[in-house]
Amino acid sequence: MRISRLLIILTIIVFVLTPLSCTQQPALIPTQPSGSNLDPKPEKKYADLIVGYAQLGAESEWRVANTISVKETANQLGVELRFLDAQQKQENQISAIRKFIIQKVDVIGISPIVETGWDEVFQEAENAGIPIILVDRRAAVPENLYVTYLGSDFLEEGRKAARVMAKLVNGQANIVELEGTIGSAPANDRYTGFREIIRSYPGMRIIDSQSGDFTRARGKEVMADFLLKYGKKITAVYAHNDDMALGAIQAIEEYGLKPGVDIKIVSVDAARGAFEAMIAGKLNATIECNPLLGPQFFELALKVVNGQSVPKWVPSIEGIFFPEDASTILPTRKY
Ligand code: GYE
Repeated sequence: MRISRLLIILTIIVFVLTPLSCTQQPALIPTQPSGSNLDPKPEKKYADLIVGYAQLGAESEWRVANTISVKETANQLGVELRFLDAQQKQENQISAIRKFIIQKVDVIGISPIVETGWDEVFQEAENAGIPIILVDRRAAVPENLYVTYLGSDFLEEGRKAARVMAKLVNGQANIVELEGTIGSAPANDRYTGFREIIRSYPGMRIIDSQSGDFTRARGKEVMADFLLKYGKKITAVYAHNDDMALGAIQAIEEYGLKPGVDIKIVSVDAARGAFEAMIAGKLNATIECNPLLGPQFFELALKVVNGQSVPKWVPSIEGIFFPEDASTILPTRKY
């Protein structure tokens, strides 16, 4: 009797403890197959890297500075850069990625012109084992289809623009908005962020909002249309980038009003042209969006190729600039 009881108790103890001890010893299960291919690959250096870069175009001062930053950094580091300019067309960016896949580059960098429509081609890169780094603009794809996003907080830029605008106009304004490229991450977020803040100012109304496609020429045309439609009712302009603000400034002058005085103007980017306009008293503020992403991009590319972990979002650090400091700051600006 006693022996059989003892046996039962022992069996129970073994039964209860076994699963516990199993879960506590996951190290018993080898995580990687053994063999000679386990030897760590030699670390790649910048000079070993072949990087494909699908730039979206050359629509603005910002973009030109961004392209220069990527090309110059590749040159300095000795990275082999395959650079394609998609001339504002998503299909060109898609075919650039396909070319890079065929060429078996190590990493692909892309500034997606719009947020949607990337799943298929990003999946092709993933199948080919080529990591994608989103630079400057986000894409609306599942997180497994890109390794990291290096770029700005566009929502916050929109909020900053609204806060600055509210101060400039003392909470009272009829605003027209020049939006960036329809469907692009910066246009979507700068639109939303601005409204988040404006909502709490009953005296501030957005009377119209149209896309100027981030270009000076379109910014001017759209502003001229707004002026024809609303005339002196317009007291403020919110432009999603400096180029469109500079176009709007021309349209306002041609209409016979004083930009920066009769109509307050706030834009985003903080490119040199905006500083010059602030010095001339024609622009009231610009929110910084940093295009000099080359150094951070290649640093990330090297880490990714060497299997090091990187954050899913690497945000840029950015400020706000006003006319009173413009002439001191302009000589220090790199774009
Ligand atoms: O603000 C604008 C450019 O994607 C952040 O694109 C970038 C934007 C920038 O054309 O000037």
